[in-house]
Amino acid sequence: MMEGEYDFLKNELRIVLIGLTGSGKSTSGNAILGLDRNHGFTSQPSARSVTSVGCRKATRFGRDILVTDTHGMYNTRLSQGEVTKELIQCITLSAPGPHAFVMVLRLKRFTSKEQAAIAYFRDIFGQDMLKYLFVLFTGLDVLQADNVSLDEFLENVTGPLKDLIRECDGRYTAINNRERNPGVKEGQVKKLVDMITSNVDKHSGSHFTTEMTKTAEQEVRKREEIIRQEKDEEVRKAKERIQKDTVERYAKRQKEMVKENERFKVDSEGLKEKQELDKDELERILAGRLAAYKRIEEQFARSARNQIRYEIETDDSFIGTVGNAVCSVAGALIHPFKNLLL
Ligand SMILES: Nc1nc2c(ncn2[C@@H]2O[C@H](COP(=O)(O)OP(=O)(O)OP(=O)(O)O)[C@@H](O)[C@H]2O)c(=O)[nH]1
Ligand SMILES: [Mg+2]
Repeated sequence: MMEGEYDFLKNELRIVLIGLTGSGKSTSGNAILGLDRNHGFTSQPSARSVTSVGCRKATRFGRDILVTDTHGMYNTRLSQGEVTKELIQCITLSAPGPHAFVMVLRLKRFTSKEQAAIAYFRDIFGQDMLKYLFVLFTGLDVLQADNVSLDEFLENVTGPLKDLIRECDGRYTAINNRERNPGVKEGQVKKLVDMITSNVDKHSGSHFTTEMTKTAEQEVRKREEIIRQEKDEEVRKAKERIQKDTVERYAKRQKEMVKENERFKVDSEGLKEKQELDKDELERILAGRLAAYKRIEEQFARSARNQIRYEIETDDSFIGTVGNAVCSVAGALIHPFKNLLL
């Protein structure tokens, strides 16, 4: 197992969408990823929650973006077990930790339910999650129809929404998912992604973590080790090829250098300089082998992670294993959202 975080995880921007049913999470997730309904999250105009928890990935604005969509945590008809399952899925899909919790709010709708949803996440993830909290207002078209800008609208809001905006330290923006001009829509998405990126920079490049996200990552790594055993032969062969290739290149270059140096024998000063240069080059060949090993590890880990994320979406027994580990460090933190709404 490789120590530390993989490069592909460092380069990834992980976003978790939270918010009540119908607020526009799935539609916004697709906008963020630049995916249409066929390739992205399913979204339907319905009061019934349609999406199950899942993640999608795309490369946007030069970054790998992973969006985790949630839905059932705000569904009062779900059992505590189902709510916990979704929470575990959400934590594990975005392991080793999300870079942003994006609270999706439909403009002009902010009720005690939305307030309870934020309180729920803050209770579970702790006060620190607020540092990674963003508000994405959907339905900008509704304001545009009234000829009101987002800031003008927010100037006049009071109470809990005002508090939320303050808690987010200005990390809010709006999107019109009905926007027909792709350039305009792209601009709205980019604003959110830029905001997330600069917030990550502010936190020295690190994502959000808690004991729960760390435990989830450990469980993912354990699963990765099992997949590795299945693929061990493949990884070993790839490394063997690199080793053989390096040895050949090294020997060939060494032979060439001996020949080249023969020609410099006359000048002893020149010979010294030449030999030092040669040593560097041979070292570079060896270092190249290590870099190639690392690439193989990264490649393996990336494809294992894709497989594991798929298992988290579909395999109840794996979710159960991770769930037990995560709940054991969460203690009483994981409780049913239901009660907050009643
Ligand atoms: N007018 C308008 N409608 C929007 C906007 N964003 C989303 N919608 C619509 O709102 C409805 C619900 O959107 P979804 O993305 O499915 O909402 P959701 O939050 O994923 O809902 P659940 O999966 O049930 O939790 C859909 O009909 C969307 O087309 C927007 O910016 N403006
Ligand atoms: Mg949805």
